[in-house]
Amino acid sequence: VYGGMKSIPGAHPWQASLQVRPKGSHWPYRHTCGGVLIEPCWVLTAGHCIDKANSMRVVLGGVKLAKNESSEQTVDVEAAIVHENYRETPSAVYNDIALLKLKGPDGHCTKETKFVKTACLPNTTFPAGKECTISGWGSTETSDYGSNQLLDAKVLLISQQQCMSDRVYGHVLDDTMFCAGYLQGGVDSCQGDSGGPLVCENDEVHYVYGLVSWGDSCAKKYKPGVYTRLTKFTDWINSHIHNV
Ligand code: 4AZ
Repeated sequence: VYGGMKSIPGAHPWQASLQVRPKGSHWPYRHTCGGVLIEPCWVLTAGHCIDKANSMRVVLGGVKLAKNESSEQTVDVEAAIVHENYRETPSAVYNDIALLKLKGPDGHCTKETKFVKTACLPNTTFPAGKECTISGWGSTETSDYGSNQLLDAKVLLISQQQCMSDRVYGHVLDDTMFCAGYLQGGVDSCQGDSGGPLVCENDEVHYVYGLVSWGDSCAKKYKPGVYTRLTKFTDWINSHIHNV
């Protein structure tokens, strides 16, 4: 996160760190993407975060990557379901969403604590100008390698019309995506934040409204972050969560 602040422990209890290592190896796991806990056994992440060559695990409830915190819960990934229309082109990433089924006995993959909670899926759209929150361990203004500490920042939802204008992203943007941030730059998600949450609050309920997906670099003028628009995927999510 560019232009962010250190997160207070427990402020983003749905935030996951998706970690990978080569299958069958004994290398340490390394953080690769963010994710969002939406059910005790299910994490949402970006489609472009899934790499079938690697073993994947998810760490929830922590703020420092390089530290074992007593609040953490570490869970192996049993299966990854990438959207059937996930597609990457040189200019955009489409249907950038995947579900991770966590390992654990019948529905008890994670346990709810002060530091680990599910986020709600959105049931309505939010207006342009709405202030929402992004979080992650991705690149920052001072480190391309990302942050050891979970960071968060406030971003504003940007209208589709504005984000599809020529000086922003033009018509590579479709209605399964939205933009958020600031057209003047400075505050943005970045590499390593992918798959993590953009959360909007309404009546004290936190809705995961977007997943960090792509952008032209990070925090650049006229190039806000692009997020997977979760209102377009609630049927897809529910069908997998309730039928697998
Ligand atoms: C990336 O490379 C990436 N500024 C993620 C988010 C953004 C740009 C790039 C948004 O994963």
